[in-house]
Amino acid sequence: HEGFLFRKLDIESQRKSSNRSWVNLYCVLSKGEIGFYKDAKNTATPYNSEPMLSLSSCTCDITNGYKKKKNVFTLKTKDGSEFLFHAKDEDDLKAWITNITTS
Ligand code: I3P
Repeated sequence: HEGFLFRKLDIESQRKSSNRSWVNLYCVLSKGEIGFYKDAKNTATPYNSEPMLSLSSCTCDITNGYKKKKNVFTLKTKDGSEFLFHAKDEDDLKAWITNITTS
């Protein structure tokens, strides 16, 4: 599964992140990991040189308290970081959640 999602780093290693803007990233789910890229054509170069995020070390939360936008889910990493992801609509949100929770 892959596609664009807006991403905001809310908590970084248990602290409120200082870089709080939403970034539109091309997200690729593959083999239990998610990778982030600036565009769909260049998935050789990760956004910000970020390593792939292993989903087995994350929990996915869809009942989060973020109320400013609809269709947002959260990925919490083992080291205490939290990413918010904003999907385009409910179908897009559901597709991501299904793929993340079954991967
Ligand atoms: C952030 C940006 C985000 C906003 C965040 C701001 O500013 O406006 O959209 O999050 O608010 O800090 P900047 O682009 O200058 O980094 P929301 O969309 O969730 O409001 P926050 O600090 O309250 O998270």
